[in-house]
Amino acid sequence: MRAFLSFAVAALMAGNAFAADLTVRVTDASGAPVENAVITFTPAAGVTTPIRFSWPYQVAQQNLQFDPYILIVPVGATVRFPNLDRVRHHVYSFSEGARFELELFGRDESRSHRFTQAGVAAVGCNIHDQMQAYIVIVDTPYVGRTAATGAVVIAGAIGQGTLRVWHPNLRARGGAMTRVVTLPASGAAQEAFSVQLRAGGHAH
Ligand SMILES: [Cu+2]
Repeated sequence: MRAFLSFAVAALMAGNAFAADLTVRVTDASGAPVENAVITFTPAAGVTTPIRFSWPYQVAQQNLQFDPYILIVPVGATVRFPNLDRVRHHVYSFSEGARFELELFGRDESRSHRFTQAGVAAVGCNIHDQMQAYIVIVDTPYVGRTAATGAVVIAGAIGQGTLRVWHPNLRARGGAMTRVVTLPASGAAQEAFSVQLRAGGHAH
């Protein structure tokens, strides 16, 4: 009995280790890979565990640019905005549910803002028009950003839920498209989105 139980536990653990890795590929109308698309999977059963990511919740200003261009944070996160430039910046967002304004602040100074709703904050600088960044505020741990290959792997997503693709230049309401999917409890899953992008946009 004991031998059987430890076998069962080992099998469960092995199953867990290989639990669904979801690969999502995003291409544009011409079939070219789309970088900087944010993919989220929201389980129909909901998310009860606290959401934490390993990267810093920070958008720095350096060389008259925001870094990173796209930051993903959980709802409730406080994001820091350190200024590493010699000049002053005046960082703001007019996005619904994520409005904020950090008045002129100088080198080595930092301000912060807490984001309390899921959504996207389009971030700009009042002084430098070319500065642009996006903060994607999510209420699911299953999230990732596509690389230059147009692909992203999201670990541990299983069961029924909503798959969503967002991109700053996506031609759709709210810049996003959604699809209901049922992901297997183990093994690899693949999904693909073909999206229409607005011409121009940011160089990233
Ligand atoms: Cu600026």
